[in-house]
Amino acid sequence: MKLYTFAPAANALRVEMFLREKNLELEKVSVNVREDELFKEPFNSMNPFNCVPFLELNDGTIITETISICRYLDDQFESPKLFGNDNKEQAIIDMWNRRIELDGFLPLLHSVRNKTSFFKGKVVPGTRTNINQSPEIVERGIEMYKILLDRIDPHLSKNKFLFGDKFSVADITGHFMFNLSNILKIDFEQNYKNIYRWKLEIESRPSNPMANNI
Ligand SMILES: N[C@@H](CCC(=O)N[C@@H](CS)C(=O)NCC(=O)O)C(=O)O
Repeated sequence: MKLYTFAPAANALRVEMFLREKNLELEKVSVNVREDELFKEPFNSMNPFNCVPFLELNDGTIITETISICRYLDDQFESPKLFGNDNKEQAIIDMWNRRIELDGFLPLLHSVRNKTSFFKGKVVPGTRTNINQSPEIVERGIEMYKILLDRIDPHLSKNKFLFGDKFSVADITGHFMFNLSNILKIDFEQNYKNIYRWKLEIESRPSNPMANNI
């Protein structure tokens, strides 16, 4: 199987961190997102959503979506199981991952895409359009993120990671939510001490691709 990726891209790095946590090495093909290679063949036909990462299986099947790729790899390869070991663990980890991705990562991703000039003409991932950047979307993303922080800080006062003592894919999603929060320069260290402790905990892991300057 082959992973189509681009080292600086956030979602590509999510899969990279996941691979490192699982001690997996995959054959990789770098697709230069910044030079619009995703809109050229063969990549455009392989993934009409024009985004990295995507995974090509040996039978030619293409799997897109970061979490779907990680879930497939978790099922295919042994421990550690970052999506949980049994049905109950899987449901709880999925719940946390969805909370972080839907209420934090995605709102902040849209804030960043609507704020930084780098994303002009690219406000929707995998598109080149003339949709305007919107300051309202920037603000709304940050408001949604703060609601999430209010909700998860008490949980993290009692739990090392989102799923108790076990590091999971939900923590990887959290790590990349914080990277977006850093880009937006959102300072939460004082108000959310438990979340800040969790953030540092994830950052210090050897699998952190940012720590190794990728
Ligand atoms: N929903 C997709 C989103 C993937 C995505 O947004 N990838 C970005 C890089 S982080 C991309 O390839 N963007 C290409 C572009 O906007 O031109 C996933 O979860 O994998």
